[in-house]
Amino acid sequence: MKRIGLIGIVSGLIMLCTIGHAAPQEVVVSDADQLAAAIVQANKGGAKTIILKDGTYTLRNMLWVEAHGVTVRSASGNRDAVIIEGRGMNGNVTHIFNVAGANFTVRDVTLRRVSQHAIQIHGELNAKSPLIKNVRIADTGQQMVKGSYAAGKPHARADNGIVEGCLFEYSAGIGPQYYIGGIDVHNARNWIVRKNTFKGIQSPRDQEAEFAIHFWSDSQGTLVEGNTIINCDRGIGFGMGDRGHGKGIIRNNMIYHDSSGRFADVGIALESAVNAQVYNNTVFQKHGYPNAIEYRFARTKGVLIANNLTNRAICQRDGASGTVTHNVRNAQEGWFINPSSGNLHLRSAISAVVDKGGNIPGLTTDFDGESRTKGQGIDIGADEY
Ligand SMILES: [Ca+2]
Ligand SMILES: [Ca+2]
Repeated sequence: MKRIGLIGIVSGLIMLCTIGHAAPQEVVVSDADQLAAAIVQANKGGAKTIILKDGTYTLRNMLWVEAHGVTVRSASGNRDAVIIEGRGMNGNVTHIFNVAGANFTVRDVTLRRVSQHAIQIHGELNAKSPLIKNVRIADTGQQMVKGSYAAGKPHARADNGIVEGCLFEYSAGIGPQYYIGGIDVHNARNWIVRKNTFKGIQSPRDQEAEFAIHFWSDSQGTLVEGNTIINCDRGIGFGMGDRGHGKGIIRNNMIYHDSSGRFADVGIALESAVNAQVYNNTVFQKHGYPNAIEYRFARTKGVLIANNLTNRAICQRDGASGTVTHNVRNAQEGWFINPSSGNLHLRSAISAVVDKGGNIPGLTTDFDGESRTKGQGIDIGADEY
């Protein structure tokens, strides 16, 4: 017979005391009804961390999250093994997560097949600081992640979001209609969108889709870096028309579009975007749209567009102003390792590119997180060779 020993008995008693006095912090679920019930309990003050076993969770209704600090994640950490889904892009489930609480986290799962948004963060209800990490989002009827606002409540904002290491895609390679996008956020401050991949966010008819990444309606301070965008009608946008954007940085992103796509449009656009910085991005487009980067409208002032590597124009429109320097606009497809998969790393040391960039305060790493200033200086584009 195995002896337990005094330490084992004492620690067992301590554990019993702990269980007796603390509310459960975590709950493990294994089907859609359990998941929906766990969200209801979290909203009532129950366990706020909900852990999903591997499987497919087909919802009857969207999940309304109003408690603060709710976390939903897979037990396995494998986002492809835990799928939370609606009933299709024309189905009756509008969202996976409709979030009114602050500090919501979702990670390590797949979200798909809803008629509107996989995740909506309600800024107008002060839902701040969401974290969306290592999530695959697919096949949504409208924008995949939405940050909403109310025009009459400008101080209620979905600030401080982080979206990192996620995959946004249409499984058919094209969306269901033009009113789609990847991340679409209004009137929010200081989001970070980092190291995500976006594929096939393109419109089938009428007009172009919204951007893969779009911050507008007076959003400020957005950082967009290290993302890969493949075959999306529009890549990254700050502002739209007179619904502008303040400050913010777009850097070290790789944007590729092949020759398909009826509505293929610009790679990076600044519209009414004050003091934005767009540097060290690589944009390679094989479709007919003439501009890789655009800055538009008289409210667009003080912008910096530098060290970008493109094969199309960098175009000033409608009275915008700023500093445009050290960009290379005649990239060739053969310069890159594997463009069709969005891999726009340099294949060899192109002399017009390597060490030809300018120094920019805050630019310390490249797309890969490797140190900049290898060799004699900063390279142009997202990759330091
Ligand atoms: Ca260099
Ligand atoms: Ca590199």
